[in-house]
Order: sequence, then structure tokens, then C-alpha cells
Amino acid sequence: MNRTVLKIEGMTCDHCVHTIEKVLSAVPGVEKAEVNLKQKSAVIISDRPIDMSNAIFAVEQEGYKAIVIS
Ligand SMILES: [Cu+2]
Repeated sequence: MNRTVLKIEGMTCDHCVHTIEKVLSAVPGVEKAEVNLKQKSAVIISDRPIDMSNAIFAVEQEGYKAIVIS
């Protein structure tokens, strides 16, 4: 089980949270994505290492910014 934390810039409401959870969940290998508006974070759970550039790109496509923290 892999757990990756991203910092997300640009979220303002629950709709943003939902959008980012949706696009992150669609990234190949992602089991689950949990986004926290207050903490400006996203936790990605996967059963194998995934290419985070895909996740970052998916978030950027929606107009937000993502940075891998851990
Ligand atoms: Cu929003």
C-alpha cells in the first residue's frame, strides 16, 4: 500500500474538492483519493507505485496546482 500526499493550490470550495478527487481517482493505479480543503492537501492511496506526474497533470488540467509533499 502506497500513500502519497500532495499539496493542492487553488481550491476554494467543496466543488473543487470533488473535482480533484474525481480526476485523481481516474489516474491509473490510484485506489482512493482523499482531498482536504482546509489543509489544501490530497492523499492518494495506491496498491502500487504510481507515476505522480500523471496525477499532477490531471490536477493542473482542472486549473489547480499540485506539489508532491511525501
Ligand atoms: Cu470550488
